Amino acid sequence: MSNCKKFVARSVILIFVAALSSLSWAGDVKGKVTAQEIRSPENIVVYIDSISGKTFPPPVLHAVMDQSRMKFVPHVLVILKGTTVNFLNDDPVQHNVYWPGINNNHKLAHNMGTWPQGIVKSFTFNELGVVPLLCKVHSEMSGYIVVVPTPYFAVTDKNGNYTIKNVPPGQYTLKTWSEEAKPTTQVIAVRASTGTAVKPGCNCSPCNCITRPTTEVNLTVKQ
Ligand SMILES: [Cu+2]
Repeated sequence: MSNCKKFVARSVILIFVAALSSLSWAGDVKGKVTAQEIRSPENIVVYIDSISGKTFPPPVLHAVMDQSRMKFVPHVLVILKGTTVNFLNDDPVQHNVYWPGINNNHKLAHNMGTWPQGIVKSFTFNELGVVPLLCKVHSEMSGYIVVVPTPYFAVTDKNGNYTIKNVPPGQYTLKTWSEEAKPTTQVIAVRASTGTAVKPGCNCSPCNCITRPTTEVNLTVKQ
């Protein structure tokens, strides 16, 4: 084999091993959020705050905020900074979308306009923070877009459970945001898989199956 071919072959192997190790090391951060003095533990955003020296390209796929049955759906949408959101109208009436600011900065207020069923309008969110969505036609409608700095985020289900998938090992700041409760901050450590855990159903001895480490973090939020 020529030196050039050997170099290419080695590079391919190195890239493959690097990709495999980064995949096998990523784990999930999951837990339950207990809400005190607020109506429900649902729709609480749990996310990993900015990681120094790391930037994340926004997804090519657009996120979706629908207006359906006179509600913003989902009520809370969390996105990575730079994500484009498609605003839909699924109702047989006109809806409007506007926000009076982002993180209370009124200079970032924006009115998307008013449009009928079937029309889609898009907006790219390049500012971090909470975007309170309102409709000028129906004052009772409200929703939120929360723009966060990493792709490691989740929204709690109606029981307060959340799962953030594929988090690489490291130490992070885990934050919460809720419509009603005060934000919280907590330092967490996601450990690398040791590879020694035996996977259920594995017949190999010793077991070298890639295990998916789970870091459990339970949180409490208060009004
Ligand atoms: Cu409306």
